[in-house]
Amino acid sequence: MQTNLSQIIKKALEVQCKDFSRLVEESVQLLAKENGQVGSFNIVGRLAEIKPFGQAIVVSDLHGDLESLIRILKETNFLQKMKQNNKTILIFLGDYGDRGIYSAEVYYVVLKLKLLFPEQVILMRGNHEGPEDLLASPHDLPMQFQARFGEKWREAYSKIRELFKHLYNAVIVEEQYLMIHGGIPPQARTLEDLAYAHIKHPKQRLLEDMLWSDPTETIKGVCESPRGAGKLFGENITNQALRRFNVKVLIRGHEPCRDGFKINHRGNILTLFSRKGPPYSNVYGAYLNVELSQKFENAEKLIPFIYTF
Ligand SMILES: [Mn+2]
Repeated sequence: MQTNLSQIIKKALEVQCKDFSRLVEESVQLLAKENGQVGSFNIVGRLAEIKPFGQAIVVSDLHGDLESLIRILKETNFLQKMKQNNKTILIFLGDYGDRGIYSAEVYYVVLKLKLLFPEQVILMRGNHEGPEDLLASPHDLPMQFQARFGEKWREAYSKIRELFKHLYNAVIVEEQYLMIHGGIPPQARTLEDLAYAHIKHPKQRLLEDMLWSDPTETIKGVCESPRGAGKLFGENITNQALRRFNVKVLIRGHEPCRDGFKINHRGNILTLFSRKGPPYSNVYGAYLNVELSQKFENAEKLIPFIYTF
C-alpha cells in the first residue's frame, strides 16, 4: 500500500491519463456507495454527521496549490498518524482545482488519501465542483488537463465531472460545527435540506447557496451576491441556522482572506483559505487542527488551533 507521502506526490506528478482516470473512477465508486455508518461518520445523502470525538484537520480551498497541500499533510503528520492507527480525520472544504497549475495533482493526492483512508477523509464540494448548470468561471480545469494529459484528456475530465456529483454538501459535528463550502441557504429548515440539496437542484437554490454564498456584516438578512450566484447572508441568518442545527460555529471556505482566515458574525463564522499565490493576494494560507471533544462557544476561541503559513 502506497502510504508514503513522497511516493504519493511523486506519482501525482508523473501519473498518466489512464491511471489518473482509473483513480477517479475508483473514487466515484467508493463515494457512491457511502451511506449510513462509514467508520465514525454517519452518512445521509451527501451530509456527513460526526460525533464530537477525536482530532480533525480542516483544509479549505486549494485551487491547484499542491505545495500548500503537501505542507499541511507534512505539518499535521497525517499519514504517519494513519500508520499508527490514529483516529484523526481530514476534512476538505472543496475547491480543489482551477486557478493554480497543479489541479490534476491536487485531485490525485486528495482522492488517493480518500481511497487509502475512506473512514478518515471527507471530500466536500466547492463551487468549482458545481453542478452542470452552475460551474465557476473561469473554469480552467479542461485547459490544464489538456496540457497535463495530452490528447486523451477528455477521458480524465469527464471522470472528474462525474466525481463532482458525489462530493459532500455539508459536514456537521454534533453540537459544535456546521461545515459548508460557501454559506448557509436561508431556506434550509432541516438537515435533509442540506443532505439532499444536490437532488433538489435546480428546482430549489439550496445547493447554489451552499456553494456560492458569503457572509456580510452590512445587512442582517439576505440579498443577492455580486458573484452572480448564491447570496450574501447577514448575522440573523447565521444565528437562526446555528440554533436550528444546534451547532456553535459555521466553518466555511470560498473567500480568500489576507491572514488565511477571518471571523464574521460575532464569532459565529470561521472562514478558512488554504491556498496561496496568484490570482489571490492573501498573505497567509491556513488550516484548522482541533480536538472535536473540546467545546468552543465562539470562533475566536478556535484561533489557537488555526495554523497559518
Ligand atoms: Mn469557492
